[in-house]
Amino acid sequence: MNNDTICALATANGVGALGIIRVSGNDALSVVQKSFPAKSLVKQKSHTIHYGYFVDGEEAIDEVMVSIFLAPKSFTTENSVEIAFHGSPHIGKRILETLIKNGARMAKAGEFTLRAFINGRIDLSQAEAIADVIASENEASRKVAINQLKGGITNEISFLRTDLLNFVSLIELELDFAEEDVEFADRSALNQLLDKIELKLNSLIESFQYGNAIKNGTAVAIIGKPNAGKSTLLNALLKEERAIVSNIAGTTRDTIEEVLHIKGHAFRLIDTAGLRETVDEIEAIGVKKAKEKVENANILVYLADAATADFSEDIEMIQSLLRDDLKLIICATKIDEVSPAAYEKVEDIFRSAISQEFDFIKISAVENQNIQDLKNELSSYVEQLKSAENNVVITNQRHFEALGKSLDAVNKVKEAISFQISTELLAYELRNALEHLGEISGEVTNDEVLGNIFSKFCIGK
Ligand SMILES: Nc1nc2c(ncn2[C@@H]2O[C@H](COP(=O)(O)OP(=O)(O)OP(=O)(O)O)[C@@H](O)[C@H]2O)c(=O)[nH]1
Ligand SMILES: [Mg+2]
Repeated sequence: MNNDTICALATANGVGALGIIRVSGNDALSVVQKSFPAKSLVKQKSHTIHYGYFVDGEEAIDEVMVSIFLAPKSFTTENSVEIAFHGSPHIGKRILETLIKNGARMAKAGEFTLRAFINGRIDLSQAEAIADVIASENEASRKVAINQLKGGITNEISFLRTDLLNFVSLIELELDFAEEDVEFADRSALNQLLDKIELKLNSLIESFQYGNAIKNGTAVAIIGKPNAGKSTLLNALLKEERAIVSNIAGTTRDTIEEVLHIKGHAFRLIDTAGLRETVDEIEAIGVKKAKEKVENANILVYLADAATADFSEDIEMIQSLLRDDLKLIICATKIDEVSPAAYEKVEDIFRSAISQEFDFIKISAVENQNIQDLKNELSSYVEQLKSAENNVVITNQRHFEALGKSLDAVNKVKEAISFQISTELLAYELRNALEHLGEISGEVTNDEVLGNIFSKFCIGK
C-alpha cells in the first residue's frame, strides 16, 4: 500500500479567518516537525493540538495550531496532521511549498478520501456521500447525504447480500454433491427470498426519482405564448426582478434559469421565450430552446392569459409537449384583469380539451395572487416522489445502475429456477447478482470506477 505523505489545502481557496492544511501518510509528523520547532511532535499524544510558529528554515511563515491524529484513528487511518493558519491564500501557499520541500507531495483530487476507502475506514458509498455532504445546498440533500454517510445504503444492500450469500453457499454445496442429486437449497424458500430482494431493489430503484429531485433539483419549465406573463411569474416566484418584463411580445429570447428552494427542495425554474411562429431569427432559436427545455423538465407550468378569447393555440401547444412523466400545471394568468366568471370558463375549456390529468391554478403574478398555491403544487410533486416505506434514497447514478443490473440478475435467477436449469448455471447467476450488489459498497470494484469517482472530488478532500 502506497502511503507516501500527501498534503493539501482543506479549506476553500480564498481569504478567511483561518485556513487548514491537511497532511497524511507515514511521515506526516516528521514532515511537519521540520517546520515546527516549538515542540517535539512524536512525543505528543494523538488527538492533541499544539501552538507554535510554522517556519521555513530561519523564517517564520505564520503563527499556527497543529493538530495530531495518529494512525489508525484518523480520517485516512494514517498518521495525519492538520495545520490551522491565518486564512491568507499566500500563507497557505508558502506552507504547502515548505511541506513539499520537507518531503511531502501535493495530494491528488480526492486522495484523502480514497485512502480512507482503501484503508477500509469507509466504504465506497460513504466516500461518495462525503462529496454529496459537501455539495449539499438544502435540507433535503443534506439529510440524504448524511444518511448515506452513516452507511444507510450499505446497510440495506449488505442485508440483501448476506441472505443471497447463504443461498450461494447451499447451491455450491449441491455442486459438490452433484452425483448424489441432493437439494440443500430449498427452491421455494430461495424463490421467496428472491421476491423479497426484488421488492427491495425495486423500491430502491424507484427512490431514484426522488433522489434525483434532491440532488439535481426539479426542473420546472415556464411556457406560454408571448406576453402571457412568464417572466413576471418567474420574478414573483423568486421575489426579485430577475427577468425583463415588458408589454412587447417576444421580450424574453434566451432561457433564464434560477433556483428556488421550497420547503427544503430545490426547483430549477426556467423562463423561456414565448411560443409563436416568428420570422425573427433570434426569437426562433429561443422558441426552439424553450421546447427543448420542456423535454428535460419534470414539470411544465403552462401560462395562458385569462383574458384571451381563443385558447386553441395554447391547447395545441400543450398537447404537443405532453409526456407521461411530465407533470402539467396550467395557470390562468392576469386574473386581476378579468372577472371571476371569465376565468372560471378558462378552466372548463382546458378540462374539456386535455385528457391528461393536470392542476389548474388562477394567478395574478402582478398582484401576487395564488402564487403560494403554485409553490405548494410544486412542492407536493416532490413530496409524492418520496416513498413512505423507504428511508434510504438513491441519489447516485452509479448506484442506480448497479441496482438495475442486480435486479436483472435476480430475475435471471428466478427464470433459472422456474426452467429448472442446471445448478451450475443457477450458481453462476446468483454470483452475478451478488457481484452487482457488491458494486455499491465497493466490495467489488475496479480502478476505472475508483478513478472516475475520486477524480471528481476536489483536492484536499
Ligand atoms: N395585470 C397583469 N399584468 C400582467 C400579469 N403578468 C404579467 N403582466 C403583464 O403582461 C406583460 C407581459 O409580461 P411578461 O412577464 O414580460 O410576459 P412573458 O410571457 O415573459 O412575455 P415574453 O417574454 O415576451 O414571451 C407585461 O406588461 C406585464 O406587466 C398579471 O398577473 N396581471
Ligand atoms: Mg418573458
